[in-house]
Amino acid sequence: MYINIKINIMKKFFLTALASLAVITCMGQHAYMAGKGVAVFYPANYDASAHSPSPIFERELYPIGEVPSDWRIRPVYSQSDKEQVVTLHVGEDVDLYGGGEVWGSLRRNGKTIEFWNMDNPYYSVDNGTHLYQSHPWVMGLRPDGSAFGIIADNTWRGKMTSDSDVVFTSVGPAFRVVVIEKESPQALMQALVDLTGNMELPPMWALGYQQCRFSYYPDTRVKEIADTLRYHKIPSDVIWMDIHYMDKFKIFTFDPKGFSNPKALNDYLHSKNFKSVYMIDPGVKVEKGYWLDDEGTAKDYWVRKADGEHYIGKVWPGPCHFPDFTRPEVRTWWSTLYIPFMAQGIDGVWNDMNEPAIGDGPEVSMPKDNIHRGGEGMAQGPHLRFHNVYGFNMVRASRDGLLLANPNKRPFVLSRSNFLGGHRYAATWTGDNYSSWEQFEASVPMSLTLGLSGQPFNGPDIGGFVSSTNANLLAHWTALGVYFPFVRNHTTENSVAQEPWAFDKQTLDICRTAINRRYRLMPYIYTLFEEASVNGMPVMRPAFMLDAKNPDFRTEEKAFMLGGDLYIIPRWAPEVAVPEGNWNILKLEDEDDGVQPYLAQRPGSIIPMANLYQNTTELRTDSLTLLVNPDAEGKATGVLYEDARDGFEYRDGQYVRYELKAETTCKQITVSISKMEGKQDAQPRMLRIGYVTDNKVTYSPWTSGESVSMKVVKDKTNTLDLKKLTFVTIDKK
Ligand code: NBV
Repeated sequence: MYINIKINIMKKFFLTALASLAVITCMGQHAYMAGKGVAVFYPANYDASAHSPSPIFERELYPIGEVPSDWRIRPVYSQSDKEQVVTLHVGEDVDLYGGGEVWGSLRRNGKTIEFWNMDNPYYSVDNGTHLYQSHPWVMGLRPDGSAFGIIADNTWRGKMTSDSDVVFTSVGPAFRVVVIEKESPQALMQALVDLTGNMELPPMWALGYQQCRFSYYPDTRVKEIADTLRYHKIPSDVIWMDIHYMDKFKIFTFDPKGFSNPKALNDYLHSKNFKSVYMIDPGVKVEKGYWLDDEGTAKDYWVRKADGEHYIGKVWPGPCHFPDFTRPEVRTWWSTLYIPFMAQGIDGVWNDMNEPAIGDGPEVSMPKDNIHRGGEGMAQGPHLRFHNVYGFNMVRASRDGLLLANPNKRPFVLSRSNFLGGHRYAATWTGDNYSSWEQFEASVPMSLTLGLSGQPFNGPDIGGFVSSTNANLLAHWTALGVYFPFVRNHTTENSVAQEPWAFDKQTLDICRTAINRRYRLMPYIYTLFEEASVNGMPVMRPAFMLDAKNPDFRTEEKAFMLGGDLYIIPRWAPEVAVPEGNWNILKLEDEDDGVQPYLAQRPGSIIPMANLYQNTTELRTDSLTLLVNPDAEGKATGVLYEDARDGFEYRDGQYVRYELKAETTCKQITVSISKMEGKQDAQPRMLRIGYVTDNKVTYSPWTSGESVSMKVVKDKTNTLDLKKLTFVTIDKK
């Protein structure tokens, strides 16, 4: 017995000694400040050729000073024979968020995620700990409302555990870490875009309602869908073409039977004020005589196997080659492919399967020792390094392609896979979710987290993708989904129809009311996108942005903010965190259908709202309602941004941004312009006030001019009281 214990103690001692020998710890080997509140830390054994140029940062970081001695969060680097480890002690009293596209709660304390992009249908593989995208980013809120963010500048396969210690591990070489310290989450978001670049302002049509399925086939069915949307008066802007429009799933081709004249189809859609978005996957069918495969093979543009041969893996068309998007010449080639393609009257592009997802490859992708050749300062490297940025580099080229094809139009690319910083090139959706109540509820924290990770333009498949939806789920999902940044109804092959009219009149009416609301709020939503393109503030924001010091908001993941002025409370969430003050419910319809979420308007805010119209081409802002919920002093402010809705003239100042103010004197409220910016002329228009008080809206008569007044009697201050609202109990089946 005694001998046994002694042997065990010796064994333990021996193992610990061995472990500490294997772990080389180096603190603060090399560090500098790269901006105000932005510190960059390098490991001692940093090899830039394994990491640079970084896909994350818009510009390479450079030193502007030394890291102050009282800097709070510092990495401790260590390594074992298997991986690099970076530990950053952030403290016990912080709430953590971020990590990009993640499945689970909004608050990320105690969570581990993996950075290895994966086709992960309904987030079912590996408990959803790695999905289609990687964002090596975590942010934290301290009790005093100050915020920090940490970026691991690493594309190699890795993991992140977020807790009182944030721990990054990676199977690649040691990497640098950027730590940002700011006074508020808002300032942190601004710092993140200052480093990673802005999302470019999308065309307004991309903010409209979009109808999709896998797949509408043939072209006559597409026209039918467009016509039915108009027939039912469902405002809508986009119809999507999934893979069946292609000739035997070969990219950049059209099925000669079902889509024999794509130009005519797109002309038809345009004549009804619809835009079209077509799917392009990365896999190029291996086929002699298929011009694209012949060209890529002749030019040696494909990803190679370790033995130097072109790699072949199976996707929809069968065996495929995969463009090596790390190579500048391949990206340029890929861009040019869009010139004739877009000339068919195509408006936007959907890049799918770009993790890359490969049916017969290891972990549904390509071998980790495949070779990507890089170029322009990027060293050749294995797939293990470039896997996570395969989609990122693809959409980078796609976006350039759309610009080449239509230099005067804002490109719209939707990508399933991406990486931190990829918001510069594409919007995203949350992949193949499931038509279930659980995944509907989960879509709120998922989209919020993407927004907090620098990707403001995102949303789930409304109604759910895998399996069949039902009337109740579709109604609730559409009713809430219209307040997400990206609004698309999409489902899989062989599922039941899930267009708004697919069930019954009640469901159709609920969906229409919801979509009407989105379109009426478009002037506000477009203004939010413009703000996001400048200051990185998510369009859809967590409740904690209301008051970063209030602990009640830190875990709120059912109700959320649309911009700074609207708090969206789902009808199935009777216990959400409630902000203090004179918030008022915007009652926009006479009848309550019991499904539309409550929209609570912030005291002191003005929200511009349009009259109803059927698509963003028809949106007329010559009549605007200004929804005003005055604060306790009878005052309110708001912003309205307008431009040509597409094109780039806004960059030369061809826009107008109004700052609006409301003041109450002698029981009369007046809204006027306090500031105007931009070269676009202010248009003459009719205005009316929608005075929001006691959970109702009272409208003034329409007036022409630049200010509008109405008599108001505000005798009591209404506070947001959930008990005054009605909620529904959901049958979650
Ligand atoms: O192209 C077909 C689908 C598409 O509808 C979906 O949105 C993508 O996430 N695609 C995946 C490929 C296969 C899905 C079973």
